[in-house]
Amino acid sequence: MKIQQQSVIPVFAGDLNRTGLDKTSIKHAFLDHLFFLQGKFPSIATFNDYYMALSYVIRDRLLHRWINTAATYTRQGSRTVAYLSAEFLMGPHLGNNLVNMGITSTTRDAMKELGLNLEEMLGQEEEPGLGNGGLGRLAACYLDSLATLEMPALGYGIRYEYGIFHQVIRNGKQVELTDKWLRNGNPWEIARPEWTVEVKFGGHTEPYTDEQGRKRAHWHPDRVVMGVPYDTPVLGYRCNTANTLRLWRADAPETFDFAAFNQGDYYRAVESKVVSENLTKVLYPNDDAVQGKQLRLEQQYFFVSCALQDMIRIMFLQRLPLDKFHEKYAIQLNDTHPAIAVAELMRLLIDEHGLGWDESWEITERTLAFTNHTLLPEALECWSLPLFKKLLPRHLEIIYEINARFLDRVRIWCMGDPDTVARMSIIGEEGERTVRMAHLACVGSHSINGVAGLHTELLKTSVLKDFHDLSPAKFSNKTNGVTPRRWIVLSNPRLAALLDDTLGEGWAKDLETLRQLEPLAEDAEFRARWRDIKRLNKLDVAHHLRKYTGVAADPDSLFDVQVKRIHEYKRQHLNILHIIALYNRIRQDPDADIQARTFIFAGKAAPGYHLAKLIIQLITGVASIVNRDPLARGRLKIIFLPNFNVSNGQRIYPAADLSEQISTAGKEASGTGNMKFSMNGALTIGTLDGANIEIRDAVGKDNFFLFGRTAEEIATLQRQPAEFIDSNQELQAVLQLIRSGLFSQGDPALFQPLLDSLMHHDPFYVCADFAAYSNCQQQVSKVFQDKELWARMSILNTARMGWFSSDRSIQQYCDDIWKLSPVKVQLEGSDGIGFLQSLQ
Ligand code: F58
Repeated sequence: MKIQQQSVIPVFAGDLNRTGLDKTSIKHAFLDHLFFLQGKFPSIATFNDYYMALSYVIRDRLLHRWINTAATYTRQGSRTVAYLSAEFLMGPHLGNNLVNMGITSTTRDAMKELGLNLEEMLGQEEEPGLGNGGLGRLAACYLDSLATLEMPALGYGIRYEYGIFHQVIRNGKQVELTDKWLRNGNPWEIARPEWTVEVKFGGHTEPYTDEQGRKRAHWHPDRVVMGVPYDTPVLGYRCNTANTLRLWRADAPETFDFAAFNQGDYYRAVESKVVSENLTKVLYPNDDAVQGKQLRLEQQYFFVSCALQDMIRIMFLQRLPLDKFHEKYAIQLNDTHPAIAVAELMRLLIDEHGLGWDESWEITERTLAFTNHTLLPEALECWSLPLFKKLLPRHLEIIYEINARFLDRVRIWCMGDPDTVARMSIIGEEGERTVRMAHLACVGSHSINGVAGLHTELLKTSVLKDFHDLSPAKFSNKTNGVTPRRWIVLSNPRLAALLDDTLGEGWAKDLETLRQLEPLAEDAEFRARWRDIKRLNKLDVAHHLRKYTGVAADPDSLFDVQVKRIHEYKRQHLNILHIIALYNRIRQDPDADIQARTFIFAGKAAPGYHLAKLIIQLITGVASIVNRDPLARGRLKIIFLPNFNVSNGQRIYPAADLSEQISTAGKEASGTGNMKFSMNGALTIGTLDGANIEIRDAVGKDNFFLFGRTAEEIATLQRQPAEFIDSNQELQAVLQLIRSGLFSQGDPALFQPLLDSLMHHDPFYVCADFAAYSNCQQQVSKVFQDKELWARMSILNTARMGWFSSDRSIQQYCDDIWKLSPVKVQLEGSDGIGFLQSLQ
């Protein structure tokens, strides 16, 4: 596509009222969009039409900032970080953009004058669920912080047509429905077909010697797929920076299978189009064990190649020479999913742009940095070598060469010890030969980081020990953070208003300011206001729970919440075993003194993870018995809210009293939900795992309910589950109740696999930690009865969570890894139009 370079067309028609931020302009623009863009007027418009019209109104108001940001970076050739991630779990855009622009209440008033309710309109947005959980959501928080800190950044990922499945519960079981998030259109993205790139797959390579006598290779692919970019603006909080999230959709080449088409085989030709488009059709819904599926490797290579080609295009546009690639860009690999970037950047530099090996290697290593998010061995990506070779023959050659050179170094370092060499090789030789993506990422990066203190230490001493011993200076820790804009300002407006009132505006950009709340923990009046807010938030969520599950929750009961992906290591079953124990206490002694609690669960299980799905069934099975038992009425309620996603998170975190962070120590890399809860004043019951450790250090050990064995104790524990069961009558009774069929409509076989796992292997030490958990919960109940004490602890949690803002994490990445500084975006003249005109 031809782009007009020099133009006499003005940048802008000059009607700046079109993007005014006052109530009248917003109202006017809203009706304008409804009429001209959607062809609707109020008496025939649907609710979605209203949502779309308002979104376009807000997008219009972003565009100045967005275009000026891009123009500023282009003019200055700014150093930029490219965050490569197979997942971006952005959550709904409309509310967040209103917050960041500072026009929520004006917009609410404007809509009200038109007889519309802003909150209802926000609820209309189909959230883009382009991620599984923590990793994808972290990427979204980091984009928000990058824009807020005015850092030049690009997010690169995949525009899945279907995001994470929609979860419904039928007969107590999880059922997966497709997530058709694009069905009503997506007002936040702009397609950029003019920047389409080609991505090659398969075929074979052919060696040749170039004019300078250098050995080179031609890649003859047997398939080409087009990558079409879709851009979404990412606006910073109360600043002019609007960075870009660029997601790629796979498309068939224009001349799709012409041979077939010319022979009149129209269906075969169309079929090839379908195959190409399949590439970005659906997000893999696994958050644990990786699936070695060819399509997944295709997705990874596809978006990485698109991103790197796009970055090179931008350099050429800015007239920068390619040997400065590492000066122009820092690339962060969000786990190993984009690790093929090591080989692809080498291929682009050498094969496509004629650079030499050594120079290309230096550029690659200086550009790339790698974040690891897990220690679970089943989550480490290893691709079958034959599959890899079939799909990416040229990359395999490059990887062999990288590996040969790397292992030469290793051999000298370890004095030729064959075990060390075999352990460190990028190619795994035990059993089926594989390409180990974590090794590739480590070898090709100048920086390797974990996502919490304990996690980084364990990386250095276990999974990546050899790499740490070889290059200790490459390793650092970057504890995760979350954005207070979405996770306080947007999700907890009552708390945000109190903070504005107490601290003045500005805390959301400088979260350490929250520390000024500390003395107010001793102020009875402030504590009363604090409690009122929590109660209103609980009422809101109770209303939502009632509407979507039919179960009523008493806002005066303790809201005890565990929301996250369902996984054995996260131990939702430890929680439900304890609930059964409480229930059994009531049944054994109807007068037992038990703190009234509402247990709230939410989370998706990977569709093929049978035990996780069984845990959901156990939760709903226990709920259906306990919630109907008159003896438990007013004391225990259990609610499983289906389809946990960003929107539901926004409702739930602010309403929690107690946050369950009870993973087996050493298994949860960091956790980020733990931070969202605590910032919103929930107290944590948790193990010494992931970022819990740092949260406890920050809020103070008196304000955190700690239980369970440490990672070290777990690693050396020799005892069998039977020993813990035999010595604990309450646990025995609980297991017996499950075995009886009480929670499975009389079917004693249903939960047998779960019982077998717990009683015979207990791989996640549920039985080993049960007694400690149960005792700790008793302590929680006791403290909750002292309303003043609980409020004090809650205030101190919020006050001391400033460090967990993703702004702090991102500042550390910028300083230590990316060497990135802020670039101010000016909206000169009439909102930046003058500046843009000057570029013409
Ligand atoms: C999560 N990983 C960690 N992976 O489990 C969590 O502790 C951490 O806080 C978070 O990353 C952010 O660092 C995670 O979410 C995935 O979802 C992958 C998706 C693709 C397949 C492998 C797991």
